[in-house]
Amino acid sequence: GAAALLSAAPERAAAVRRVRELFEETFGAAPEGVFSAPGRVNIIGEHVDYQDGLCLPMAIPHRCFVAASRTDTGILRLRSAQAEGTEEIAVADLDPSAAGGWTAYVAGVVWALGDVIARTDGARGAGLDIVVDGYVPLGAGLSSSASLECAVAQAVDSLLGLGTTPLERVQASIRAETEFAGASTGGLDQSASVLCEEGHALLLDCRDVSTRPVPWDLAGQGLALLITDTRAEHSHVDGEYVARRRDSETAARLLEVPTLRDVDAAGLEDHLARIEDPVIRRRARHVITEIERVREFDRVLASGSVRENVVELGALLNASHDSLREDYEVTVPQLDVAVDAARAAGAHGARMTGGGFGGSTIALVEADAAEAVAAAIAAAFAEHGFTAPVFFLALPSAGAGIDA
Ligand code: GAF
Repeated sequence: GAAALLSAAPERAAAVRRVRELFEETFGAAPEGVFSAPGRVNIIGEHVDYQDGLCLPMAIPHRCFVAASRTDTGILRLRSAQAEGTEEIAVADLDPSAAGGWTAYVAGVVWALGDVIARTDGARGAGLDIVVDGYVPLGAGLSSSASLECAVAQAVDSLLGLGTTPLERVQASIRAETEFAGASTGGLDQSASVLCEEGHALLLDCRDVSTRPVPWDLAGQGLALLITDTRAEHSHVDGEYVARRRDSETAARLLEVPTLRDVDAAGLEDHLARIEDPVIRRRARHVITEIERVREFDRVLASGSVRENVVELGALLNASHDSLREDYEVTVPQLDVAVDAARAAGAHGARMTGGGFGGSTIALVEADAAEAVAAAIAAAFAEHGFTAPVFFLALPSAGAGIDA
């Protein structure tokens, strides 16, 4: 039946047991600790984090689990439940230019925390045995890499007694991604994975990484957020992402502001008229209007419940997607078909989430209609000959933490 369409995140206690067992099997002793961090969906505020914008992510129930023990070998011994074999890297030899594969995200975090490790008594010269087990679907635009980095940051902090703040763990995870693994992303994903709180979305100001939890109790209001992993292949993703970033920087330069956050949306048309190139003008319009949509979404949420404002909030989600499709041009047919099918099936609003060029969509739906909307999306995908999508319900979950 339709209920079978919605897949569930694994139970957290069972996942902790599984990663502990794999650790014992690999290293012959129980781990000192188990740590985890979630993937995320961004509710609104897309492709604005690298322009000092505002985002509204929430953590999803799918997490990456890390079982780990400290050693005195100075060596990282790394194993993943999602890969073959055990890899060894000397902490002293960590070097961004040698990075590759999933281990780069782990090694990158240890590398980024190098200064803190060096000045922490008893942490210098330590090694770590680490087993990772991720449940955030890979390549689905749900931040599987951030979940890995942030779980490792939590593990390293705890086991080596570094005493870092959550914000320092966010920064170390961002540096692992951008400087060590070499993906020039904007920080939204790591901020969400560390700082989100259960039952809440997180209003994130990327200018100073200040945050405010925003109540987001859809289930209590008979509503749900349906995630569709479109399974669309990411082709040339990195190049396109970097190109959009560059376009937005060009726009800021032409408007003579440090970032597009500094443009007042009130005089938008006058500002845009100063940009001659129609492509750069559209890119600027997306970023500036998207930041304004986050402000508006937050204002609406502050004025009453999601239920009371569901039409207006849905309209903002729709406007966000349309801007990403028309002005920022980061959607692909699978994202547009999933969004169109969700809207046609009665969703209050729907949009792509994450970086685009494949990945996932979200739809704000009546809880008792989630399965029917999923069925409608699945039918539209079959009609277009697309790979069958995967569906989840996005319950607002907790950020990174210590499990055991
Ligand atoms: C990806 C990036 F990693 C984020 O930094 C952000 O730019 C997002 O795309 C778009 O909002 O997830």
